[in-house]
Amino acid sequence: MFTLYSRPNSGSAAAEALLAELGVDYRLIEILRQPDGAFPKEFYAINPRGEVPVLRLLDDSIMTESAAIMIYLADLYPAAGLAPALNSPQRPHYLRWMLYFASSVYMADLRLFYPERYSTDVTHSSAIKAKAIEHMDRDYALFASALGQGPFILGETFSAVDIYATMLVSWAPDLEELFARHPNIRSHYHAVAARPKIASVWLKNDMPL
Ligand SMILES: N[C@@H](CCC(=O)N[C@@H](CS)C(=O)NCC(=O)O)C(=O)O
Repeated sequence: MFTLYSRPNSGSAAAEALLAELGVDYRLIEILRQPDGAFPKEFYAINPRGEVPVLRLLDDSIMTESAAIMIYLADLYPAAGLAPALNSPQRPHYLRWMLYFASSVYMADLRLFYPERYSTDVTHSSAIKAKAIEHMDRDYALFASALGQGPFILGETFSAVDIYATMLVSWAPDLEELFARHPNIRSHYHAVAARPKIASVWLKNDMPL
């Protein structure tokens, strides 16, 4: 059975929702911060970067990197239809948006939420946050323009990348303002979050529906 190491309302929510959509049996282990802000020591033996999500695979090895986990799981269960096949014309777009969200939006979120980690000088934090918001605005505008009327990132076809994107959208510093600026991101968000299996993971993770 897969084991997902998670933390509520963190980057593990997308993998959790994907496992639920796929109907795969898995065990969830919550890694909660200790009072000093660090994760328990034993977790660093599992992921020396101290980050979730971590997926323990069926051969007991460890996989990190949320986008890679999404791609791997969706490919492993092709009957669920949550990833376009390797030779599908949709495959490049699917991979593009998965990596786009992982490398642009997710990283900007980390700069926004943990600015002190991005400079040796704490007085830089507000400038780091301001730039992260600027990058997010640019990256959401590009996403909105590619999404068009959707309803999903691949048009009519719902896929794992919609789950990933929606998790990241839920962390927007001002979700209502983002939705007002890009109504199609709002429609996309609700189309994904309303799916019953996703909605129950979102609720459990305290993410907006
Ligand atoms: N590139 C990693 C980033 C994972 C990451 O930064 N996870 C955050 C939660 S959203 C985390 O666990 N950070 C550890 C910490 O804040 O100490 C991925 O995509 O999985």
